[in-house]
Amino acid sequence: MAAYRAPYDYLYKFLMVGSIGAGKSCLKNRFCKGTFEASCSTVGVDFALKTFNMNGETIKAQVWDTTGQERFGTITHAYYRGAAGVLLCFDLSSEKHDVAKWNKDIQKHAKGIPVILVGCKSDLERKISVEEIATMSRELGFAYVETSSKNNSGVEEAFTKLTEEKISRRAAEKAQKAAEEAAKKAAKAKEEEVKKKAIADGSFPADRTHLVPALKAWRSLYEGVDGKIPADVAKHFMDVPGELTMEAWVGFFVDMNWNSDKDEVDGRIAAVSGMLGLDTDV
Ligand SMILES: Nc1nc2c(ncn2[C@@H]2O[C@H](COP(=O)(O)OP(=O)(O)O)[C@@H](O)[C@H]2O)c(=O)[nH]1
Ligand SMILES: [Mg+2]
Repeated sequence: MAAYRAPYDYLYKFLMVGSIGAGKSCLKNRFCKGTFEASCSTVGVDFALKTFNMNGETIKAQVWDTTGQERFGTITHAYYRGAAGVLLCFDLSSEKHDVAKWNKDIQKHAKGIPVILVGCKSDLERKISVEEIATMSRELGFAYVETSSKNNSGVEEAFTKLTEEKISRRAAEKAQKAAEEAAKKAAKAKEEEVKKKAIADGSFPADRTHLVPALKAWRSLYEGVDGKIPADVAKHFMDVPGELTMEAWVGFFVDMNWNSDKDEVDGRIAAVSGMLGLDTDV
């Protein structure tokens, strides 16, 4: 049977955010449906889909549009859930814009998410200067695209840029995760080496010196049972059948107590001596 293969490589939820009348719904419709309707009011929660190719990968964009709740100055937290990126839209033909306010909303609900700044209605007379937008884009750290849903200009570019941003983040996140894993592995290997050395020659690091007398007590427990930790006691500690060798016994002790403080270690030794029927003064 052929393995199931999704018809896309990545599904990204993109959000349209911005004040009422900015041009969000028209931009979404232009991108997803290829149409422009002067009145494209939205009823109910709404999203549209568009599949496109990028650097050899098939991206399925799920473009979510607000349904008028932006009228109240904020969008619900749920709207942001699982989002891969935001198109922060404003109207180029209006003197006023609320980009800072909407960015606050975005950062409150989805801190650090990829955002692209979109100046809508570029076919109309511009009321916000290029300089002001450049400053805003630089200060926010968001790339900027101008669109006209009416003339179909810049529309693909807006979504492509946002997708690029998401993809580059994805690669960076993956690289960082790999680096963290490698560092963790290296730290663990180093710790194992230090432990091994400590067992072999007693060279415990300064913050582990309380293990030295405890280790002596642990060895003496072993000697107290004539070099044989009975199988029934051994199975409490290690998943090994039969009796424990001194080497395994000591190795296990160091492993178990490496990050414990003195009281904890003493408590364990007392418990084990009881189990072995020995009276060991730690
Ligand atoms: N000329 C022009 N008008 C636009 C454009 N995009 C949207 N509009 C108009 O601006 C108004 C608000 O657009 P809409 O997409 O509903 O804004 P929303 O509230 O942000 O979803 C509508 O009357 C649209 O016809 C555009 O690119 N050019
Ligand atoms: Mg709308």
